[in-house]
Amino acid sequence: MAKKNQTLGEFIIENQASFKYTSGELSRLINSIRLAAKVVNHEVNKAGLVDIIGAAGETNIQGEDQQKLDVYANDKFIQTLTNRNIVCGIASEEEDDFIIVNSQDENHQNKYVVLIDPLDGSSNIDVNVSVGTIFSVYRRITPVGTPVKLEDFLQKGSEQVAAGYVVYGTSTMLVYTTGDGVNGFTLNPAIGTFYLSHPNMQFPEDGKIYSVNEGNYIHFPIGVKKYIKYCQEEEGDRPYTSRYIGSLVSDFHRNMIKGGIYMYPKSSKNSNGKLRLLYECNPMAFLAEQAKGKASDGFNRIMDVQPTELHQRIPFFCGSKNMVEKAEEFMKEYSE
Ligand code: P6P
Repeated sequence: MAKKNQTLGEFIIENQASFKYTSGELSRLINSIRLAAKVVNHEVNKAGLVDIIGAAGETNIQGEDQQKLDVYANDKFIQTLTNRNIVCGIASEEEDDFIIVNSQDENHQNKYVVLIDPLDGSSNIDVNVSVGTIFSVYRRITPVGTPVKLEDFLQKGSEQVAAGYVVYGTSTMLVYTTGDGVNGFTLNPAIGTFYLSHPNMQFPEDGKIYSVNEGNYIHFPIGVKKYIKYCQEEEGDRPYTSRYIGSLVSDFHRNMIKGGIYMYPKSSKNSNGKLRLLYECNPMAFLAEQAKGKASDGFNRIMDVQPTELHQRIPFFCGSKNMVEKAEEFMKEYSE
């Protein structure tokens, strides 16, 4: 049972036995993500010092090349996962193809693959708005002892063994699940330790916040337009409040605590929406369902979708169960 103020390290050890697969590898994997999160957090927090440390793509006063933060985050997560010799493959939004990890795992004995969006919402960095890292973990399905293959990454979201995010906000939090509920850990930057601050996080069944980029309104399907107008009507506990940060992790995190729905629908501009199935929607869907919420493409459960490409996009409706189901009703009623 999660105890408030427990450290992430203590929590991992205490819950390791309850995880049906673990031989300690998954614990080591979560620990490596913990380390990378602290390293990236340090750099993200410096981003405001551009005049001192130099903007991305330039050299700073030490003559060092200043990496774009999403490239930096990508390198750090890949380096940490590789050096800890835990995974056999990595896929990332920042990498065209998946990475076969054989530097330490030359015999391909490791069992897990990780998919990451290393710095989601990175365009917000320049305006000091919170951003996040999203990760998704599967057991490989091709034979141990052989190089990892694309099919190890193209698994349904329902096959995930772990998923989570780091939100670099007013405080830095690591929120994750291994299939036994969702727990949130807040970083104490003074000592570099994550503490259990949000045990057993759950979406309220209902909410009053809807998150969508209404600038795309005229391009949305009719069902989405009708749902947005439903949210704005004066009736019962409506109108709702519109809150859209432009950072999936932050909008999801707020909605999980307060109740709400996040939508990135398809549109006449983006026929499959904008978000990526494998390293954005599936991990957030796993978290949502573990937190008693729901995640769909407007019609079907996200985690039932069979992926066909590493970077494929999918429309995304995620959050409080009753709100997602209401949006699905409009989508069904007005499906073209
Ligand atoms: P738009 C960030 O680029 C992101 O992937 C999500 O974090 C965010 O919710 C969405 O895209 C914002 O996209 O088109 O509304 O600016």
